[in-house]
Amino acid sequence: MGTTSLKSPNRKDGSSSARGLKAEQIHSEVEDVLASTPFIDIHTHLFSPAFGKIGLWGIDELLTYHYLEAEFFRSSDTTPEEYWKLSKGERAEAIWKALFVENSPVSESTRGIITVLHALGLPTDASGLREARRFFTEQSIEPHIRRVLQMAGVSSVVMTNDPLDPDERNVWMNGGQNHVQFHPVLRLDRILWGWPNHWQQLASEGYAVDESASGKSLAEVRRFLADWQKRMRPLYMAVSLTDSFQFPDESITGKLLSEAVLPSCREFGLPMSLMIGVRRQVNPRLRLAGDAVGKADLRALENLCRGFPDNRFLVSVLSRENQHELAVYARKFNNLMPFGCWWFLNNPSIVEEVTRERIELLGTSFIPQHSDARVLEQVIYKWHNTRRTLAPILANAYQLLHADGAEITRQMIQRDVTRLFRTNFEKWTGLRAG
Ligand code: FIX
Ligand code: ZN
Repeated sequence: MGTTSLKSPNRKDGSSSARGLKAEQIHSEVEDVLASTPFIDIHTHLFSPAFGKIGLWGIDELLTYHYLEAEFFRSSDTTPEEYWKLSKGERAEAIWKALFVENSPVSESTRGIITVLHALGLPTDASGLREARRFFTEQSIEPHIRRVLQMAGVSSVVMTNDPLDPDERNVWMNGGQNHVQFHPVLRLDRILWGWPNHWQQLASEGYAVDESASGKSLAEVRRFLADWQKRMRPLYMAVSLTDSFQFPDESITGKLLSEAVLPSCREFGLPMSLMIGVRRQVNPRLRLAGDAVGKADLRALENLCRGFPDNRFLVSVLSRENQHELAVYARKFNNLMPFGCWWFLNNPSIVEEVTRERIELLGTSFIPQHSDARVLEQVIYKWHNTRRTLAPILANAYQLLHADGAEITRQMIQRDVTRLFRTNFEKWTGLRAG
């Protein structure tokens, strides 16, 4: 059988054929494709304007982000109890003083604020927040959203929507939302692991469920999911699971997942997103900032992917120590789509390690990043950083390919970046994002 020579018309000196790039052109082409391709942000805690005040934006929300609150308590004598007594504005001012005036904002999250202020043309060395606050009060939300997403290079964001959250439920029961740049997701934490505290809410809404999820409960949970699928039109269903998650097991979580939620995902053709590895409230005094991370037993994921071959699993794991096995599992199960460098992993040093091993093991069949943004303007820095971190990693992959004999073209790079940041997700969810 004739051998297919990998040697492109590239000549030894690195020059190239008419279409192929020279080795030294690759990095700038990758940067340009990353900069000019609008991404889909597949997991955020952002909300469209229909949700009113649930949607966070502006400098006081940016500074009181729980990532920054955690860092604040390391650089201030203020105790959490004293901090929580302050107003939102006072908290923001305390964080600005401690992390940006008295110390250098060199952490990923503090530098992110500098990135946002600079991008919006605001001073990054102010002693206080007056000018920034004035800027944001002058913005009206719709054009501000369009401008911020455009600056972030994001065409649309995927929300996290909890049908049992009273404020959110109110919006959905009164017409919901249809903003073209915000896509809903049915988040099921209060059902899947919060059942003991929330089954009665379902019962009060007319679903015949009981504390042990027995009798008609599973059928009624499916009716609940069908009602919300119709009301919300989610792109996927989702749950965050702790590092101790096991499957199968005798828990209510396992029963609801296997006998109600996964069958509903199949019924409606929706992926199930599993975000595994959080250790909740290791320090409750810090409230939302009090969660940490633990290495999970991914046998649970293996059992789910093997046991439910007709379900598609969109998975992010929180522990750095779980990343390599997640990528190996993705090689074994094509109904498993790894995504993102989640939360404590979203730092250049770890993003580089995780993304390189995913490319080496999975090619372009994964989703490199999501922002997890809770405050609108965070997408500016989170995607600025993602593009900056990924450019050398992708360029390196093409430079290796080029050195080993393949022709590299801009068309290839565009196809691959589009797959990584759009098509993999669109194909998995049936989304035709703008
Ligand atoms: O479960 C989740 O969606 C987590 O991302 C959040 O609970 C977490 O607080 C967060 O925002 C991390 O970035
Ligand atoms: Zn999240």
